[in-house]
Amino acid sequence: MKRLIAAIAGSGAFMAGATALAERTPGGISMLPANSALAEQVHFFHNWILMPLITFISVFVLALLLWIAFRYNSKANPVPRKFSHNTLIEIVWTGVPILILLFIALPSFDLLYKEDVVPDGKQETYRGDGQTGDFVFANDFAQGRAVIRPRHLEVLVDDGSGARKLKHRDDYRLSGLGDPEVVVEFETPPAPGTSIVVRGGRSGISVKDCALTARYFDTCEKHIALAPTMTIKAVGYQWNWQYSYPDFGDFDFLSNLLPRDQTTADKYLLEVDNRLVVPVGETIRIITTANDVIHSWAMPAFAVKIDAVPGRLNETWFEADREGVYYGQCSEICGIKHAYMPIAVEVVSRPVFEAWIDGQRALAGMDPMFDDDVKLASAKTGDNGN
Ligand SMILES: [Cu+2]
Repeated sequence: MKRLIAAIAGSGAFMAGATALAERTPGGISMLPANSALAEQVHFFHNWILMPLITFISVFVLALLLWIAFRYNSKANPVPRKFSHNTLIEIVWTGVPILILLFIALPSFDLLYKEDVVPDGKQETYRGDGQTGDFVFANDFAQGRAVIRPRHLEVLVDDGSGARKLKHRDDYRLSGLGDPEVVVEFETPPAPGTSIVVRGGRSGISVKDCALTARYFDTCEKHIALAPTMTIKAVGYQWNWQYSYPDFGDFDFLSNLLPRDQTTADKYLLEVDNRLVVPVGETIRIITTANDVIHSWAMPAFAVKIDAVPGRLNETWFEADREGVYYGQCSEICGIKHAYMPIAVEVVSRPVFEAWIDGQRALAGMDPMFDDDVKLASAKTGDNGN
């Protein structure tokens, strides 16, 4: 029974059924922890906008029903009045729902837009020499995406004691916003050896540690999501996923459900033989299609769900905050083995990712791309490979 309740609760949660195992709790009813800033925003929208509204509306309607049932039944109210219209209440019950829908629509359009539009942010690193105080950032974005406001730029400095985010006006000034070149101006030139990192673009995603209200009302700090460092293609088949890495030699592999006897009870129906592997903290573009019927590539920890439609190429993106293994499932009823084509994403550090890429390239008969057997050996065996 307990399991049944958990299952029902789980399937009601956002993007049913998928999990990072370590973060699942037996009997838990909430959503799994987010592993991207965008997923955080999605959770916030659900937990603090939708749920309170739904709860209020349900309780209010229930109260009205009870009131009518008790106050106006034939015993309590033997002689009913015969009017049939009340203009004021009709205006209210048309107008209020419209306002509620508008209130929901605005933040959800914002989220849909961010999910749909792959970020195009750009990062430049400069070195301070103690004399230059002006740093030129090329504003060469596609039309309509140029940097025109201070919030489209983030400036960080690192003088060796860790990166620190600077404040516009207090720490630096900007000139040329909207022009082909934007200049970041420091009053005192940064000391020699200081690294100055400028991130620019319109793909602002609120940072995770922002206060809840601030995050919603858009007053909190954002971080500018950078353009994808790679594209991964996911093709749905009846019933498995095929992944390919066009940026790394276009090798591909199939990802199949691990049979019950090859995995543990809690991972059965989630674990696969070949996981998708991605580096942490990088923007990954996912393009997806299907070979036979419609499938859907869904990964709740990243708030990603995108239909894989035969003859059509859909696109979305994510940026994972933490390393680990995250699970999702095909989320479009696609036939008899729909429940048997899970999705597992392994988020790893850059060096491990590069070693994995070279390993996959070797399997496909290609030369290594990241040059060193050192990295490969150390990632695989733990020794330094000499
Ligand atoms: Cu499917």
